[in-house]
Amino acid sequence: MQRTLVLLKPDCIQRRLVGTLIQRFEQKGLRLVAMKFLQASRDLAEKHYAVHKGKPFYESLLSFLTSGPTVAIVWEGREAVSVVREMMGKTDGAKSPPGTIRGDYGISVQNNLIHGSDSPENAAAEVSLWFAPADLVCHQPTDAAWIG
Ligand code: D4T
Repeated sequence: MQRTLVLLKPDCIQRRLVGTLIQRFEQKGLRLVAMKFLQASRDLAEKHYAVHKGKPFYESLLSFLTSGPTVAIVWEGREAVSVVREMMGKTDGAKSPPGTIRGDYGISVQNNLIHGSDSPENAAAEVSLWFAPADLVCHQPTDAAWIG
């Protein structure tokens, strides 16, 4: 089983799409491992987006991520990293196909509702950045044998 980090970004909370997006992942068959509601500090946002430091959109991206609350979630499931990335769609909502989260609910590049880890290695690092080990709840849903 693979784990991945999802962030429902500040625009998602402001637009009251939290329940809608969580429902999509639940219905897909991913299982919840951890979830919290917080306003990211500048330090946390810098660490999360360290790979983009120096890019023209970096400062604006940090301002956006720290501008309001975020829901951070760890999902678990078969090929969870790529499953979540496919469900998110492309970075730019305007270029994301219908049926994807950004395609259905977004038209912006920066305010694109959601983050999902882009590799298993980055997922492990991001889960450790946003959560303490004790926050992760291991459990076996009763429908696990049916979900796969
Ligand atoms: P994240 O990392 O948030 O899941 O988004 P993506 O994986 O889809 O896209 P990314 O890492 O390339 O970009 C991170 C973040 O920066 C914003 N962004 C990106 C932006 O504001 N302007 C830009 O030109 C780009 C490329 C959107 C997502």
